[in-house]
Amino acid sequence: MIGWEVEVYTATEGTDATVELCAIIREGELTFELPAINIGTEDGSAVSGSDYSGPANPSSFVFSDSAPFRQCTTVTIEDDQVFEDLVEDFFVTLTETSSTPRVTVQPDRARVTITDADSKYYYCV
Ligand SMILES: [Ca+2]
Ligand SMILES: [Ca+2]
Repeated sequence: MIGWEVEVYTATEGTDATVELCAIIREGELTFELPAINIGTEDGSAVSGSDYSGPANPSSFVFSDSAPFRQCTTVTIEDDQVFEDLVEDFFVTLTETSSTPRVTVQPDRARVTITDADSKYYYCV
């Protein structure tokens, strides 16, 4: 079984802000190379392009008996300079590319929350 190490990640807006998400082999041992697992993003209240930049980098993981059992990717959080009252969120997904899956991917969806860093009064000067 392969999945995200944790299911909720937190990030704060800021210059060069990123969030690192890691997937691990949760149980068992791999004795073969798996097809690539694609990493995707899905908007929640946060929108790709304005609140974060998808896709993740790297955009896939390849697990094998010789590759690290824990692999990480990063998503960039946009410093949007916009006051947002709520904590925003989006999701990062793992999808096995093979048509005949050889491994269970669970959890395959991690939630990233973004804490706003802009003041309500920023534009009132
Ligand atoms: Ca934002
Ligand atoms: Ca903001």
